Amino acid sequence: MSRLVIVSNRVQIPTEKAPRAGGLAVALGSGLAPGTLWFGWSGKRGHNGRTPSLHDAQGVTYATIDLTEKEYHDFYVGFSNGALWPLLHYRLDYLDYHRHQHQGYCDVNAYFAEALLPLLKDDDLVWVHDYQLFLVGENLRARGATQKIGFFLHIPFVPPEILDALPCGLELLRGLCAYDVVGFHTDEHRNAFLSCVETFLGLASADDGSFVFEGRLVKTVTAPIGIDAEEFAQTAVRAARGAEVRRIRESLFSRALVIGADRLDYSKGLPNRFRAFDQLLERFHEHRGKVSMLQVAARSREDVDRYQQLRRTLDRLVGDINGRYSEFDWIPIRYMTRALSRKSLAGFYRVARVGLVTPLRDGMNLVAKEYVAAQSSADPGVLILSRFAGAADELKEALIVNPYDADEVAEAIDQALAMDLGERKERWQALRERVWAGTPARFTETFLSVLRD
Ligand code: GDG
Repeated sequence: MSRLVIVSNRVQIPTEKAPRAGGLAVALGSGLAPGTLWFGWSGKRGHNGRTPSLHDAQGVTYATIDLTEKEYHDFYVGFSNGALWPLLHYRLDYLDYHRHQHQGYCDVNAYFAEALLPLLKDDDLVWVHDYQLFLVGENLRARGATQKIGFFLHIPFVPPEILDALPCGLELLRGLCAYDVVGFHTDEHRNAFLSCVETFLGLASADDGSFVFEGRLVKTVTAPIGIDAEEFAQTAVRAARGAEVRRIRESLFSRALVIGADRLDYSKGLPNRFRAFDQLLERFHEHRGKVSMLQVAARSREDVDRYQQLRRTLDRLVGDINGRYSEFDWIPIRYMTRALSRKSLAGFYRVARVGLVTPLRDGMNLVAKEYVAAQSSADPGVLILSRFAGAADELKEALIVNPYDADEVAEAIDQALAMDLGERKERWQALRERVWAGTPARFTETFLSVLRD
């Protein structure tokens, strides 16, 4: 068996206190066989030398490198999160491109490849993750790497008309073609990539989504990421017996709870979601005083201006809505920008009658799957899901909405709150099957089986 080498922007070494933090680490979870090497940025900024530090934890070797302050700002804050993230979420109005930041991105991708190369063995399978590292494969190849190298994109890919707006779009596209396999959560993202390959490189793809670039075969694969649903369900059951769930129940006085949990990010559609809740209270008076929304919006990427602006917008919007509808003993929206513990989150999902997951664009969205996993079979809640989340491809029995239409989302919340137990159970059973089937192991196996071939 070949050794697996995972390359991702951030590497978080698990400790006793924090066993597995971070979306990617949780998602890959059980997929990590003993002996795996995980390479990436330590999260530290400074000049601590350019050779990787090695740590062994739970059978996995973690190799981390540091970034300088300038690299952090140009590569990570600037190009990755100020240009690529908005572009790949269809937000050209937020695209903030600077040539020097793009250069920083190229330099850091080269630095990743240079630092990783001496650690590689001949028959390693190398798996690079996400938009910060588009060019690592190309850089490894240029330095003589002959291993199989795959890439997985956790966020959407965009059609040619959108990619075209990025001055270095073609360069990134060519970079992706240096991989043996390029993976996406959904066919839509994969087809957008193939459409860019055809438009900009003039290369047609075969029926299986492969094409030949500069004499090499490049395969594509659709591999939807999943969660360890059983583990999450058990966490929710345990949490439901704990003090925090008791406190939230007591605070609700039998009112229904609508829950949202997202990183504080403009892709998640939080202003639209609050406006939809506003519409619910405006149009359906019977819910006033009878339903509470809890929005957990853990602060994220605070060094990027757009995220600070979003936070101010949300502060105002929540204040406005709460000011208009609150009673002295009821507030419509409970809003927190601190992260909850995973356990409390699981418990709160279980209490919530409605899970409101309405991103404007999302690669997959794991919250949707976690909400399903946390429900009780006897009295399950209803998932409302944006059709622009990758998860909508699989979770068809949710109430699927267009998040740009506040009226439609308000009507879906009303429908969810009124839904009888029979229909809730029926929808949830179908969703449950899908969520339980999509294990992290299935995700890694789907991708790696194509890379291994
Ligand atoms: C990217 C793509 C894709 C949220 N608030 C708290 C908290 N969370 C956890 C959730 C979930 C994770 O963070 C968020 O994952 P998502 O998938 O929803 O979104 P992104 O962070 O944008 O992830 C996305 C994913 O990569 C994987 O490929 O699905 O489309 O954008 O697990 O539960 N966790 C805790 N406290 C919180 O307050 N502990």
